[in-house]
Amino acid sequence: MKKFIVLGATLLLALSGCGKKEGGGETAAPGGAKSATVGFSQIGAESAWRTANTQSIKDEAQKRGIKLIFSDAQQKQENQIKALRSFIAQNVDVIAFSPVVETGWEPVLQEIKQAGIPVILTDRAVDVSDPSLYATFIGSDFVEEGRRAGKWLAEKTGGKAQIAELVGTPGSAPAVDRKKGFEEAIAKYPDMKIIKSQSGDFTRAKGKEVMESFLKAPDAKQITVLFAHNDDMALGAIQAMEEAGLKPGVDITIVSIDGVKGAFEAMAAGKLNCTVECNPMIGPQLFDAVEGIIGKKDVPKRIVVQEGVFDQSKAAAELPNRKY
Ligand code: GZL
Repeated sequence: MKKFIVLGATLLLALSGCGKKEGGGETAAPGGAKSATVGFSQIGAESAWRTANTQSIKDEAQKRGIKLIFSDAQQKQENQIKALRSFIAQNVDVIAFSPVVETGWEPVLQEIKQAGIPVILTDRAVDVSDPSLYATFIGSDFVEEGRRAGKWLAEKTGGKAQIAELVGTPGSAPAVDRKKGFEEAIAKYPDMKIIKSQSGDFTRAKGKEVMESFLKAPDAKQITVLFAHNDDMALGAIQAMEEAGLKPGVDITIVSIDGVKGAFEAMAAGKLNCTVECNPMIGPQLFDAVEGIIGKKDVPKRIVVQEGVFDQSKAAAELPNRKY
């Protein structure tokens, strides 16, 4: 008899899980968040920031006993789209993802909406015509991060800087918006100019490679500042500067963004001058939003992550407190 009941129950659960969820996912996980399954598509493992972001998400799911199906896209949009479609096929209760670039998401987000599964954006935003395609976006204000880097640099250099720029992944929200905020901040200073700009794709290896090419160019000696869109590219560039016989942080002032441990260690060693914090530890906020959606509570459309600015004067004292 027992076997029959279990089979019956399993069958019922399976049947109730199939097909469209009524009301756009509002009946997701009728047993509450603990019975929920969340599909998460992560960009990749391109930087220390990303590694910390992944750990925060996995740790929080485990802490709350929520089933997480996690997919790593190796920084390829087509892999993310495949993962999102597989989450639909698995009929998960909530889909969350960090979009590698801003555009190209409308079709798959329409498919997810058709399936009645709510979507949470984390870390990076998407550029879509219909904001109802996602429930909320949890992430930093990248324009403000760029502004903070520009403002700090203007104060540090007295408004005089010939800047080499290492740009993040082309078309990604952080690369687009950090550049926008930085250029807005330095626009007030006619003697602050970006004289070189190229993508290092947020990786240490590419950051080193591009900095090597900057230093080999005939006008290399004009560079007085490096602005890197993330610490990993800055740390690669520091290696390139040292291999070229330069003193990073002294011969070339360096400002970057993220606030990873490696940046604090470089600041304490006098090789990096400033990092603007970009907090990756958004696991708690993500699963608060998951529980809110499943519990049919109102979740704000935009949840901004709070963060600060750290230069060499604070590095040694702050290093022991760094969680990522
Ligand atoms: C920012 C995040 C960026 C980091 C990089 O929220 O998307 O991607 O700044 C990471 O380190 O690769």
